[in-house]
Amino acid sequence: MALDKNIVVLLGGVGGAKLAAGLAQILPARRLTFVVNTGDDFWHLGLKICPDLDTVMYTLARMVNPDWGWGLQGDSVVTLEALHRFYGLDTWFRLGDKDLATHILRSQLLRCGRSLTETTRRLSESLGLEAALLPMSDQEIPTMIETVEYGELAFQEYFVKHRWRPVLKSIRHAGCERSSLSSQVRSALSGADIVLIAPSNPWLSLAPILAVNGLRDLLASLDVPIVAVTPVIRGAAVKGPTAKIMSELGQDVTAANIADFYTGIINGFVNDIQNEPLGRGDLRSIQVNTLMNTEADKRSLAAATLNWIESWGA
Ligand code: FO1
Repeated sequence: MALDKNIVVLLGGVGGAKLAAGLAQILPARRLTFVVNTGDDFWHLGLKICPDLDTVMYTLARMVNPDWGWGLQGDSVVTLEALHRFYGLDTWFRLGDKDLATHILRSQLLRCGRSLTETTRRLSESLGLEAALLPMSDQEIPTMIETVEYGELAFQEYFVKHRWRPVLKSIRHAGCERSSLSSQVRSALSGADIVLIAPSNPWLSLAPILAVNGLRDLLASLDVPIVAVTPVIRGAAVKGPTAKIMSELGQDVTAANIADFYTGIINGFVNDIQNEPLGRGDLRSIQVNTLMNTEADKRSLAAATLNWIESWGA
């Protein structure tokens, strides 16, 4: 097992957090760095909300709500309901009472001039995390979704308010051309022995990370395994809108099309045992169970992926 390797994982929220939990079960935390999508972030009710960072943080801290995969276990929404009483304030985005503490503190630190990277470090260390949790960038790069029905929507309006029902036409990463990699992301990737791309939604969760100025070039300069895990099993996504988006973009919902999405970036692909083989001579691939329903599943997928990558050198 890759106990002495530095592993950097690029990931979004719920699906990515499951692989993160599997890796955290088998590897020393100091070897793990998670670079998380912040395209979903937004300011709401005066607070900075970073859903994917919080999902990964709460998952690794074993505090996540197991039914939703995000938010805090056993949380309530008394404050949100009290806010709604005033003048029918929007409550489509369910912010739990305990979860609010995270957003209040983060917003306070940001307003005091701390970077999102520093803020995330303080929050995650306070919750006992030893692995490094890094936002993809310190600049805001909000994901904007062009839809048939409503024109352009901010990410959470598309995802939560409209429950990803609108037909997606295209995606924009606002301000990505002015963005830059943080020194922490740059040095984590430069020192990586293995880079993993979690089974998160490629279009909604990974594309924003890949849109950060300099990230693709940095990945291209690395001479290490860069391996993606399929989020698609037998023509469907485990959770969320991946399959719907692929159809709307005119693509068949196959692992081969997921692998194609990462062309020029990855040199290995973890396919699901239930999928068709990729049939690509130019890309190493393995077929294993990628469905992560239990803690044992998460651990097995992490171990199978790392053992397979280690075998490349043999
Ligand atoms: N997802 C929902 O479907 N409905 C919500 O009301 C909601 C609230 C929420 C609050 C805090 C948080 O960290 C995440 C939250 N999410 C909610 C999840 C989130 O919108 C998405 O899962 C991600 O942005 C997509 O990765």
